[in-house]
Amino acid sequence: MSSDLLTQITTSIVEGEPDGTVDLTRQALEAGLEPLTIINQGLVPGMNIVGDKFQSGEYFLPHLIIAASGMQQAMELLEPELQARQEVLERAGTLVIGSVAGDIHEIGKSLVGTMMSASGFQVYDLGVDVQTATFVAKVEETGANLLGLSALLTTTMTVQREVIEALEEAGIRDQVKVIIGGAPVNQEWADTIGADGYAEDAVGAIELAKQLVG
Ligand code: B1M
Repeated sequence: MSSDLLTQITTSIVEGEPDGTVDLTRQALEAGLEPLTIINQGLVPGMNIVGDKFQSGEYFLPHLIIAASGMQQAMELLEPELQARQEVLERAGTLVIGSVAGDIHEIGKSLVGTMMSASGFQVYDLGVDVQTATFVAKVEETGANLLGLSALLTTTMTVQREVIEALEEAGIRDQVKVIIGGAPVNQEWADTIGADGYAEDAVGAIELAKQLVG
């Protein structure tokens, strides 16, 4: 029954039925499924299939947009539930996060921000297509000890390096730990650009942040 619902959520994303996605997500919550299970085993597999179909030429940009709309509407239901389930700990640190300049992918970055907030971090989410200078200015203004840079494109992952260089030029690199993430990014890239860590997903980002500043 529960796994049927998760499969149906995946199918609704792939078939571009945002209303169905929201309805099924609500049903899954009512059936007692954990929000993270719904995200990781229902919604994300659907987004991955849509991405693969886009890459193979079977789907086009409107398919990506409709799928993202379904996931975002479902996330509006899930985010309060995620917040409610996390035990809020003593303020663990302050995180500035955003998708780097040129990158408008929002969903994964927002999920990381929400989960970090629910885990006790003060979070400043700057949104998408965030200019490098804006990241530097926000870190200076807030005194954040963590900076999260999301990049979903091979063409924008290089901007993560630019932000780290800009922190060095501003003389504040030592004050802030830089975490990077996003589909094309890995630990090797983090090492190459001098980031303090890489996380594969939102749960990994929380663990990493706690290791770095906990
Ligand atoms: Co785009 N897109 N897209 N897209 N899109 C990808 C990323 C792509 C892999 C699809 C494909 O070809 N298979 C491909 C990138 C190829 C590459 O460069 N390697 C691609 C492309 C090519 C493009 C365009 C160039 C298409 C075009 O215009 N021709 C264009 C670029 C726009 C731009 O940014 N300038 C584009 C546009 C879009 C939409 C706007 C239509 C839409 C985004 C809508 C929105 O966000 N509001 C979109 C979507 C939806 C996708 C896919 C299908 C799904 C992304 C998603 O939301 N996943 C994606 C294919 C895929 O990922 N399989 C694709 C769900 C989300 C929960 O996962 O974002 O990976 P994700 O986040 C994860 C982890 O990566 C990690 O944790 C998150 C939670 O687990 N993570 C972090 C992310 N950030 C982190 C930060 C951290 C730590 C972990 O610390 C700070």
